Amino acid sequence: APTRDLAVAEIRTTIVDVPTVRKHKLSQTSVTAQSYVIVQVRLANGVEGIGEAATLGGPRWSEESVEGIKATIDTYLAPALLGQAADRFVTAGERLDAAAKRNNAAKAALETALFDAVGQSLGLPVAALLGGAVRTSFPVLWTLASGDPDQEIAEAEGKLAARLHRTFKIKIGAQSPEADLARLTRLSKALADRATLIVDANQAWDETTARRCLPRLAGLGIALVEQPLPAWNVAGMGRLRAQGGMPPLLADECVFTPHDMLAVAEAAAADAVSLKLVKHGGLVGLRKVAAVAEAAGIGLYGGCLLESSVGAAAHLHAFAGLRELAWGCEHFGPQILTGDLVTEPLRFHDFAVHLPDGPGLGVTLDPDKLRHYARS
Ligand code: MUC
Ligand code: MG
Repeated sequence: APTRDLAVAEIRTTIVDVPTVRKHKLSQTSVTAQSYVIVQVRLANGVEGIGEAATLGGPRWSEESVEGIKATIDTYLAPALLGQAADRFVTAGERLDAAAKRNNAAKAALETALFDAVGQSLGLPVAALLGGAVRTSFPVLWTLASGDPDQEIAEAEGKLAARLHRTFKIKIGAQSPEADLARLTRLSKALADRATLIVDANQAWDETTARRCLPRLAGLGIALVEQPLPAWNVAGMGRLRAQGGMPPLLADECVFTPHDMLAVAEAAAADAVSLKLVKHGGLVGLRKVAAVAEAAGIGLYGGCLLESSVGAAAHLHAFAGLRELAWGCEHFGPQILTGDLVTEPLRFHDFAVHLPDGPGLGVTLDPDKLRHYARS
């Protein structure tokens, strides 16, 4: 068994680019490869923990890019943790916040690696360190984002037939609202009797457009609409919800911090919130945002940024201990990559993704794959 010397001895960062099986198109960007920073933290006892910072198309989904994340960790964040006790997660978070403002994806990757290393050292899954798992499997949706409705219907049919996914999130906002409505009408006709459909506009609409189009989405049976308005327009989301005939709204880019969550609750701006490590700065931060949402009666949705099995496993450990995860999760990331970064990828079956067993994150970095996908 490893010794109890949990001091942080070494921190390494690697940028990787993993091609996706098809183009993934959002309102503000389109990707054919997913870029991550993989963090490896070695403790004095020799145990190594891993974490992942995901991005989507450079600094477009949020302000962080893999190049910036790596530089910030190497220059500012890693020195704040070297020599520190890895099991003092709150103290580590304070030191990271003192070393750099925001940079939440970078901090999340580091904190994940601390949790993994401590879990392995103590022989406990990360979920146990966070209070214990309430669930070990999570309903998981698939995102339709090629923009071509024929391809999207065929892709959804394949997922249904394989019993992998029966909820689909459709990315809208890359084209005009009318074109998206025509596309959604086709998808709804083909799939709505057998699947739940939700949409993500990634902030593409203004309030006037949303007021006009949201009731039509409700009419097509769309069960949830994610971030229809720009992140700054929380008051607008509140005004939309106050109007009748609207579908439920999911807050994504407007909620990074617990303070953001409180503002959304005060403005009655969302029915649910998408929880993501890259937004909340780590597992401790994710659970804080979830607690504010719970206190306000706002539902929890297990969000992603197309993580590999490393980042997805970290999310599942954080989601495992939530009392209610009303909207399930969207950790399909490992399935959209042409290859994974771990020896045994997460398991997907029966429309669910399953919490990996074993201490720490329960996934093991594959050094050959890390080398293969590492940016030279
Ligand atoms: C987002 O905005 O939700 C998550 C799933 C997906 O397809 O895109 C991401 C980002
Ligand atoms: Mg979103």
